[in-house]
Amino acid sequence: MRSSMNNRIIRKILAAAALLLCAACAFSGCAGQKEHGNETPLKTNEPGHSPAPGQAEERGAVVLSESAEAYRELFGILDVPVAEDGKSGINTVVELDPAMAEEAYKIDVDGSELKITASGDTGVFRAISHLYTLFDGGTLPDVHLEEAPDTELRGVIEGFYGVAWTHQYRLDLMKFMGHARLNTYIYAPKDDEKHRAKWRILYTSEELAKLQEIVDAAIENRVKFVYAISPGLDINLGSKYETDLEKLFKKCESVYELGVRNFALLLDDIPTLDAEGHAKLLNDFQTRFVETHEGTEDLIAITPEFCEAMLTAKYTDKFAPLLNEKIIMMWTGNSVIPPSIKSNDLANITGKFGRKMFIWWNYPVNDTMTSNLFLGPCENLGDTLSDSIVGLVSNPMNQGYASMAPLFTISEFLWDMKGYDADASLERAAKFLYPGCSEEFLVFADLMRASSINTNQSSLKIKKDIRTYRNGSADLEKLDLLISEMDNISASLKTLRDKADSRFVAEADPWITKCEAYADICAGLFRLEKQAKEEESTGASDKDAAQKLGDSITAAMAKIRGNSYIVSPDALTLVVNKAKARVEELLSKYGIRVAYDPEPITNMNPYQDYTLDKIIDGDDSTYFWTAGAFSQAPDGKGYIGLDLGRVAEIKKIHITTGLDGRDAVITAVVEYSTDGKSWTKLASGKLGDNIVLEPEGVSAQYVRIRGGNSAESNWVILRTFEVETA
Ligand code: LTM
Repeated sequence: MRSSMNNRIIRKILAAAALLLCAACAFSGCAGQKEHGNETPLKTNEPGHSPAPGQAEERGAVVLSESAEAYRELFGILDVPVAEDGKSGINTVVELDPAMAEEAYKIDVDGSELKITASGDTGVFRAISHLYTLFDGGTLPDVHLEEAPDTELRGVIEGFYGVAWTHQYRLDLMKFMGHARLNTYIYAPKDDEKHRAKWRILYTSEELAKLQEIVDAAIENRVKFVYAISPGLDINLGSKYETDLEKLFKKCESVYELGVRNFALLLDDIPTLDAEGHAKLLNDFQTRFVETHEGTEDLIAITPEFCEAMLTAKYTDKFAPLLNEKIIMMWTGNSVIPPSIKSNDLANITGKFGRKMFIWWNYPVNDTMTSNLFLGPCENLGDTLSDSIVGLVSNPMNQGYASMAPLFTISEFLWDMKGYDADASLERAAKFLYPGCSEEFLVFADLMRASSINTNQSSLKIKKDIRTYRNGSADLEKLDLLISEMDNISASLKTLRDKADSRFVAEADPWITKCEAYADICAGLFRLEKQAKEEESTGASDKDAAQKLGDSITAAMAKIRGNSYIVSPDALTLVVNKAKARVEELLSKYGIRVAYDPEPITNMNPYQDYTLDKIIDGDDSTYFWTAGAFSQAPDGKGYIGLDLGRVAEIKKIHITTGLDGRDAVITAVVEYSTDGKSWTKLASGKLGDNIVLEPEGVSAQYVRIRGGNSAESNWVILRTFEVETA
């Protein structure tokens, strides 16, 4: 069950903190402190504010008529230039229509006249946000549109495990949300101790000052700042309940003072299932805090049973009837990370709670799938969902800037479920966020689109052609097409690196690097195939050209040794997986023998930057650290090993695991294979943390270690994996 896994994540993250800090202070017992390398959410030494992606784009100016003058500030906040007196620009009028809903607006552009109609400030703000994306260079096309959101609460929950977003990112996010017409931000970083593990501790004045900046940015961008707190791990629901409740109120009071008027109590991923205790806690918060603090809106909450798969009679069926009817309840769907959410899926829970649910959508979150970067648009949410929900917040990736494109599309879905078109929306997101390289971003996003919400489909632009190659029917024309597609990927990624926001590029770097190398490997291979085909008909044999292509392929492979991040799983990866053998076959006709370096292999996600390459870097103090136990691999069978590139006689295997007694593989199986499919056991049991095996008469291409006991919940540290061949 995910929640127990997440509890282990917490344990591990705390262990990570202890381990790293202890490494710095010679293991002197300082466990439980904040993790090294983890941006403490409210740090002071952040770089200065820089513009959110998209701001660099040229916009035409507006000339404000008297009716629009009152909204001058809003144009400024949303980066729409206002022309000085006498300068040219589109003449803008604002008309108020009190009958319109708060966020609704009309935009009418007729030649040189722009009219915005709304009921007040918020509607005008949303209209200007929309305007921003309508600008085509300096001009606004003629449009007549009328918009109102399909659901009330739309936004983001910073609710993931792992490295929390930085202060600067949060400020940029508020601005982005203003532009994207998202109106709710829930502050709930799981690994911020003061949000969860040490919720009783009050913020320092420095931290409050940082929070104030975010709250102010939220207010400026018409975003509700929801302060969430997770006291559920250890709040006393018994004799010391009142004392703890006072502490909870005191903490929330300090945030209320900053202007926060929205609060959430999050009880997800906790071990206690105390239906009565939890209902009392939430009800007390609603009546004794929310209703006694002026301007505060109804409490938002989530319980430990937050999806259909978790429901039990002993908890939810007891809890739901006790709950104050005003409290807004969050819900993730049929499962923690559901592939889809449709109106019908919510019937059962809506019945139990007697209210519409607030969706906590676990997309594009990647905290337990750290090998992935999910850049695909919002998909697979039913277009009648608005009938059954009060809103939806997306739980994004630790990579905040990279999350913005999916978030942009989620917002468009929430504004117009029936009219939503995922691809068109992603294109608009690309234009908005990646000005000057939007096409290039889309090339990358296509390779990074696979996720559970689209049945793991990626590479839609190239998949058909790749399939033709893989089934052996690519003729010369098709090979030319494939080569140009691969060259286009390489060129696009280069442009993306040069022109996209550098913070996005830094976050996406390991995935961009892998796509670049994969495109280069495939381009080299397709060129070799083409040469072989041409030489077949002409009888020519250009060994030098073949050698050069072989060299380019091995050079590209060397760039991603140990890069286990997932890209284009259903297209480029399938070609690359077979590339070594095929290149060897093609080059052998020229008498060229390729020397491949052993390649680390795994099906496990890395924890932060403890990446797979560390097992082959020749340094026994660096390590690959799995973000989960072997049993938590996709098929329950986690492994780490080496692909030697070709079948060879194995002389010696040397594996070191664990660090100072932590996270060694306890019960292991070491096995080998010639084809990567059928495996033969070499050793098993408690092999220790320094495994040396000297097999006799064993030939293999693949050697790996995997867990020998599925009950073991430890993450794995693997420092070195070496194989000596004859
Ligand atoms: O989804 C919920 C309600 N809680 C946690 C999140 O904090 C976490 O980010 C996601 C994805 O791993 N899973 C959870 O169980």
